[in-house]
Amino acid sequence: MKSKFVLFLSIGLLILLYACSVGQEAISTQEYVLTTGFEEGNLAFLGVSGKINGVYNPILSGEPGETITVTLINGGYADHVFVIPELNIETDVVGKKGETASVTFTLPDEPIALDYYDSIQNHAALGMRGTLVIGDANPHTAEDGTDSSTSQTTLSGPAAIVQKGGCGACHIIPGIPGAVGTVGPDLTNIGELIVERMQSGEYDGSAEDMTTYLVESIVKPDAYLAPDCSGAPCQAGLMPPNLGDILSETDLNTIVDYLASLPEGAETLGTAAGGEGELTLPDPPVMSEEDFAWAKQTFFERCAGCHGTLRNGATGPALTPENTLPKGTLALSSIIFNGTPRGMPDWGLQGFFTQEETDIMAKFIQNEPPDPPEMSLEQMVSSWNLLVPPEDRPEEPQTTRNWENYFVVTLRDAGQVAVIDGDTHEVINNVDTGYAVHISRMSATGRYVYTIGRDGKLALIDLWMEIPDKVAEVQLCYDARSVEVSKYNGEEGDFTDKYAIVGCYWPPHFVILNGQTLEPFKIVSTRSYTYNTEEFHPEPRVGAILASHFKPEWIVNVKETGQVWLVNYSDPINPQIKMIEAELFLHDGGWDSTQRYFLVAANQSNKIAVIDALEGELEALVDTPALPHPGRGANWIDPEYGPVWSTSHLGDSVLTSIGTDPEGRSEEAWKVVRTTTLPGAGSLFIKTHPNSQWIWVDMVLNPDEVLQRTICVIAKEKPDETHKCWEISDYGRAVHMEYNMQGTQVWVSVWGFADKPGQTGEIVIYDDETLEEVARIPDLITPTGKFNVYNTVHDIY
Ligand code: DHE
Repeated sequence: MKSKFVLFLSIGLLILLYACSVGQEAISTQEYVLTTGFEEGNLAFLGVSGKINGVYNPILSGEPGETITVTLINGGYADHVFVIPELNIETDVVGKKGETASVTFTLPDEPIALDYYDSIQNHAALGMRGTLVIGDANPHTAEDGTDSSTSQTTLSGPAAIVQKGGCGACHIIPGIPGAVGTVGPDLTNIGELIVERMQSGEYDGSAEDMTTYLVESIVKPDAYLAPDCSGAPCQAGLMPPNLGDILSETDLNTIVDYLASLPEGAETLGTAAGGEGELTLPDPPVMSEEDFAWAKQTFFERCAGCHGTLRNGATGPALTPENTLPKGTLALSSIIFNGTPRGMPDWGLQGFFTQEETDIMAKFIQNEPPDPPEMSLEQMVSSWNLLVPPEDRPEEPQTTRNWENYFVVTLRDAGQVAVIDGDTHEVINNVDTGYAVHISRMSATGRYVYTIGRDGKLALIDLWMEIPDKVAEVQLCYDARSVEVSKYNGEEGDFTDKYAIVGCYWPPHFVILNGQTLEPFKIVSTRSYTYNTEEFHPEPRVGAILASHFKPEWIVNVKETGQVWLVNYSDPINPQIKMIEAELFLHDGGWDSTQRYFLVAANQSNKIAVIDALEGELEALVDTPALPHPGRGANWIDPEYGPVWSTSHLGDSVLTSIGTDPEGRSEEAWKVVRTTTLPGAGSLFIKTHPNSQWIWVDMVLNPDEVLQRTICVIAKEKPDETHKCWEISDYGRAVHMEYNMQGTQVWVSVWGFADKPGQTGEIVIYDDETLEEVARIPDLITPTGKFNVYNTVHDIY
C-alpha cells in the first residue's frame, strides 16, 4: 500500500499538471480537486485544494454563468465517478488508486443548489455526495428540497481514526467514545488474546506476529474467525471486507498500533484526547424524501418490534442518533445486512433488503425518529366492520369435520391465516386478515379465532361455519402483537367469550372490545413510569396477554416499564388494574402445568418473571442465560427434578428448565435446574405435549443457514443432550412447532420467501413417536405460527 505522503505528493503534482492543461482548452475560472476517502465510517469526497482542502463532501460554489473544473482523484481502489445529473456532468470513472479524471463545465445562469455525488453502485447512499451552490442559492437545499448539509468534521488523533473505521459499532474498544458494540469481539485485551491464540495453535490465519495478525483481521476479516463474538462464535461476512480499500496506510497503522497497545494505551489516549466524553456527533446523513418514507415504513414493519417505534430499544438496542451516528453508516449497514450472532436478523442475506436498501436503513437510523400518530376510539370504531352479526351465525357446527382439531396457520406475507383440517391436512379456507398476522388465540369455547395483525387489525373467524370465515374486523392500533379473550366462569359471573383485549406496540395501549362483535369501547394507555427508576417512558408496549383461570382478569405484560398489570374485566368500562413490579422488557410466556403460575421472559434482562395468578403477586425472578424466548414454553416432568417449564434462548445455545413445583419441591422451585446444550442460539420457540417423550426446539434466527432450518428434539428421559437434530427443508427457516389435538403429530413451518414460487413455504408434519415425516402441506405463503384449536383452548404446551 502506498504511503499517504506519496498520495498527497501525487495529488499536488496532478493539481499542478491539471492547472496547466485546462488553460489550453477552457475558460475555467475555478478549479476544485476532490479525492475519495472515508469519514466517520462513511465514504466521502475529500477536498484537496484551496479553501476546500481537508473538508469532507465540501460545498462547491460558483457564480451564475461561470465555468469551473472539477477533478476527481481516486484515493482508494474501488471505482468512483463525479456526477451532477441536472447539468449532464460526469467525469470518467477512476478505478485505480491515484487515477484522475476531470470535467469542465459552465454553471447555469440562475442561482440554484444542486447535488453532486458518486453514481457508482451505492456510493452516494454511503455518503459520497455534496452540494454545488450557484450564486446566492441556499446551500443546504438541493433542487429536490432535501437538506444537503454535510458533515465537515476534520478528524485528528488515534481516536478519530479508529472511529473513522467505524470499528466502535461492533467492538468494545477502551478509550474510543461510543465504541461499545457487541457484534464483534471485545477488543479490550486483543493483544494478549492474539499471543494466546498464536501460541496455542488455535489461530489458522497467515499472520506471523501481532501486528500482521491485526492488519489481516482488518483487511481480510474472514481469514481467521475469532471464537468469541459476545458469547457466540464469530460469523464470516460480518465485518466489512473493504476496509483495506478505504483506509490509508497511515490510518491502518494507527488503528493497529492503538489496538496493540490496549488496554494500557487507552489511558494514554484518554488523557491526550480529552477522555471519553468528548465525542462530537457528526451531522445525520442526508436522505431524499422518498428514501426516508421507504425507511420509515420498513422500519415500522421489520425493525420496530425489537427496537421500538420511537427507537428507544427493547429486545434490540436503542437506535437513536446519539448511539448510531458515532458508529457510521458503513458499520451499521454491515450489521443490518449480515445480522448478529445474538439474534439480529440478517436482512440482506435473507434477501429482504438489497445492499442499497440496507444503506438507506442505516442512514434512517442515524436521523431523528419521526413522530408516529396516535389513534382515537372514534378512528377505531370507524374501521369496525361487523360482517355477520351474532344472531345470524350458526347455532351449532355446520361441518362434519373435527373442528377442534383445526389448525389456524399464519400466512405471514399473504396477510391471511389458513384454516387447515388437522385430521386430513386439507386447507379449508384462506381468510384475509391484517398484515403479517402475529398470533391467533381461540375463544374459551374454541368456536372463535381472534387473529391479530402486526398492523393492529383484529379479525374474528367463526369455526362453526361450514367454511370457516371472518365475521367481524376492526383496527385498534398501527402496531400490535397480542390478543386474548375473557375466559372466567365462576362465582363472579360467566364471562366466557364476552370481551376481547388487544395489546398494542404503537400507540402504547390496550383496547377492550365486545368479544362477539369486536366493537371497541375502552382504551387504556400503558404510558407510565419504569418500575425500577420511576422514569417516564413514552412507549411502554404491550407484550403477551393471558386470561386468568382464577379470576375475571387478564395478565397484561408491559414491556418497557417492566410491570405486569392484572386487569380486572368485571367492570371493563372502569377496569381495576393491579400493577406488579417485575423486570424490564416482558415479552412472551405461558402457564406452568397447573395454570396457576405465569412464566414470562424479561428477555433483555435475562430473567423469567413468575406471576402467581391466584394470589395476584410476583412469585419469583429467575436468572437465565441470554435472551430467553419461550413462546409459551414447555411443561414436562424431568426425571430428576419433577415438574419443570422450559424456555429456549435467542442469545444462547441452550434450553433452560425451571422447577415449577413450590409445594412438592420447594428447593428447586423457580430455579434453573437444568440446561441442555443446543447446536446454536437464535431459538424462538419450543413445544411439547403431555403424551410426548420429546421436547422440540427451533433455531430460526441463528445466522447459520443450516441451523436456521434445523430442529432438534430432546428426550425427556435423557434431557442433558439433544436426541436428534435435522434439517427439515433445503430452503427457508424452520419455525414454531404445534401438536395436533391427539398429541400424536407435530407440525413445523418452513418459513420461505413470498416471491419465490416453489419456495414460499410449507408445513412439515412428523409422527411424534417415530420422528418420521408423515406429510407436507406445500405452497403456503410464508407460514409461521400455528395454533391447534384444542391445544390452544386448553393451554397444552
Ligand atoms: Fe413474535 C408471540 C412479539 C418476532 C412469531 N411475539 C409473540 C408475543 C409477542 C411477540 C409479544 C406474545 C403474544 C402473546 O402471547 O400474547 N415477535 C414479537 C416481537 O416484538 C418480535 C421480536 C419482533 C417483531 O417485529 O415482531 C417478534 N414473532 C416474531 C417473528 O419474527 C415471528 C417468528 C414471525 C412473525 O410473525 O413476524 C414471530 N410471535 C410469533 C409467534 C408467536 C409470537 C408464532 C406465538 C407463539 C405461541 O406459540 O404462542
